[in-house]
Amino acid sequence: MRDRNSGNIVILTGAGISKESGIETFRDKDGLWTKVNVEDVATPEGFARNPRMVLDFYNQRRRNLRSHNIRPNAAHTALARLEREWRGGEVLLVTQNIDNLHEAGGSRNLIHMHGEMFKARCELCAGVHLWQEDLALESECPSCQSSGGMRPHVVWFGEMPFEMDRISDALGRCRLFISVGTSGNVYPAAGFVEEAIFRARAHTVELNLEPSEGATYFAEQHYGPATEVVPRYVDKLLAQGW
Ligand code: BJW
Repeated sequence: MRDRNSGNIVILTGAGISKESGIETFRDKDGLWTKVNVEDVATPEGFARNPRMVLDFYNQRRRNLRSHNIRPNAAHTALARLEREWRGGEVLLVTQNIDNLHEAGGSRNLIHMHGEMFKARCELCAGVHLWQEDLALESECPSCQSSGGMRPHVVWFGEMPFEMDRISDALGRCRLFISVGTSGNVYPAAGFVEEAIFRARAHTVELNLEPSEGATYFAEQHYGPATEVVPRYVDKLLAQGW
């Protein structure tokens, strides 16, 4: 019999956890991909064709995120509480989101596998910099002082997500894998649940508004808004284990 109060936890989050903070998801009926063509704004080829349009797409989203109305919600803070209070092992939070709401909510052991809205990268020297303002074609790299190479520090289709070795190692050692607010459409993140099952024999839990593409892989599911299901699940986990 496995001890249900101990073991490492890996949590994967997606756009659904930030929806109730006022940030759009991608594939819901009012999501970003219904308004813009994903090939144009989220691929290196789209950026090469029309960099100004892509920079503008991210500038608008960065400005929105800077607005004072966008704050972490009860789901973000519940996951931060889990990290602080879980005594059974390590809690690693892997987010596909580029917003900063997990860190604002108090999470510390966090990987932004698809990058960060408030960072920019120079394609000429590879320097990564904190970036709050709009990016322009003329923006100068603070490291190499060149213009023309700055881009959002995000992962587009066809690019390698960040920190895959660290994520893979954690998946191979976890007892519990929790997926929150992701549709399960985008790989490699969509394959993490299978890795956790087949490599670590982990217990798997889906917390989402509705069943995701990979819902049948999860041993346990709770459906509803993240601000309701995540705090409830974290309370139960801390009180009784998984
Ligand atoms: C709520 C809620 C509420 C709503 N409460 N829930 C063929 C087969 C397999 C793979 C491929 C393939 N062809 C190409 C690929 C690879 C490709 C891929 O997966 N394509 C698929 C579309 C098929 N992947 C890649 O290219 C990735 N790189 C890669 O694979 O490198 C090679 C590699 C090989 C081996 C190992 C490792 C690597 C890169 C993917 C980059 C994704 N980039 C984006 C945009 C950049 C960031 C940004 O601009 O913000 O990342 S796309 C977009 O989708 C964004 C997201 O992070 C990502 C995932 O979306 P997410 O978070 O799941 O959001 P939604 O909108 O889809 O879902 C929201 C969910 O929330 C829904 O379920 C709602 O129900 C729910 N929800 N309200 C709770 N209130």
